[in-house]
Amino acid sequence: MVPTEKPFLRALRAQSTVCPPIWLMRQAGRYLPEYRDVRARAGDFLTTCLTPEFAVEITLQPIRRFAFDAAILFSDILVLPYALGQSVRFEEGRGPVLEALAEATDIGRLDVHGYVDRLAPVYESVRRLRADLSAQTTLIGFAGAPWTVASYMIEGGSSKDFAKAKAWAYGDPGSFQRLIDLLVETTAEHLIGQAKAGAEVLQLFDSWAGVWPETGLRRWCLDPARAICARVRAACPDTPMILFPRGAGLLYQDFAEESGATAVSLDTTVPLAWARDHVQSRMPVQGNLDPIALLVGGETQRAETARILDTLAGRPFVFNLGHGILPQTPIAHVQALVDQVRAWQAPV
Ligand code: 1CP
Repeated sequence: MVPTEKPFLRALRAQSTVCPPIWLMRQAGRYLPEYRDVRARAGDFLTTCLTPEFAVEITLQPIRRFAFDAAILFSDILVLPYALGQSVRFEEGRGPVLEALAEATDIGRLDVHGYVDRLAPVYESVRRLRADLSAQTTLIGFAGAPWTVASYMIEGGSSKDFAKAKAWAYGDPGSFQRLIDLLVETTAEHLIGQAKAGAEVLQLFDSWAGVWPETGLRRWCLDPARAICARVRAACPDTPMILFPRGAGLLYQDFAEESGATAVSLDTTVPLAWARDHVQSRMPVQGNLDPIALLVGGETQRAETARILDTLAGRPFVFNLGHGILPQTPIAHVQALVDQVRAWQAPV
């Protein structure tokens, strides 16, 4: 393996870093005025994601401001259902709206042949970004995990209880498995496409893993994650994979042991000492400041950040939030966070 000086890649390979690398989930977004400016002239959200000129500019905005160790491609997990031919749009103030899959026969209408062509602008953005980023900054590509993406495809948008998607899985596991298998295959291809275009790390977001009991969490989240990691690793053996099984609780340990991922991203609720002893003992971890602590700022933010650093920064670790940054977050709080993490020193 070629030696690297990029701190984020070093941490994912369990090599030492001066201080923990830092990036934030949803670091490109509405809390930045320059993001709101581009969105105002770019048109609808999916067009913004699928126009390399806009996607590249938005990806670079938080890097210019904060010099984060990683840039995450500006795109969305729902570009995949869109590329599979499902109607997807984003409504101001409401979020994503999809033409919901209502029954098993709807799965057969998804276009599993043309989707890679429809995602071509994403790979073009990745190529341009790799050419633009500095030698210190790592480029992350990503996708939604099958369960989380399936939940939007079946619910037709965001959901509070995931009743339709879970009822489908319990009531007709055979056809639900077909949808998950289709998403395993196409998600792996989408990730491999990003890696081949120049993404150096891949993250799989299973934002709604935590709504399942153990049986569902294993079958609909862990098994698909393992299948995706195996496919990506076969095609791109040197590309680290980060899993974010948000809400997996004690099963974070099983994700670390059984998924084949390089690292896991801890959600805000995971106790730090437990994560150190049961997860970080096996692989690098990323996380997990409460986005609300960053919103509040001041001493709350400082103390919560210190608690995370004190417990996890001595071993392979990437500082991040436990979920995405909120649009109302003051920019000064983000800068204070970066300064505190960069000032960290190993205890002597
Ligand atoms: O301009 C706007 O108001 C749109 C807001 C927005 C943004 C900035 C959406 C709509 N998506 C994104 C970008 C995005 N989405 C990124 C870009 C890179 C970055 O992190 O900076 C990433 C990685 C995502 C991933 C994503 N999209 C997830 C997984 C991570 C998470 O936060 O849980 C999910 C669940 C989505 C779906 C989605 N996209 C957008 C909305 C409003 C939603 C629904 C969220 C929900 O149901 O609560």
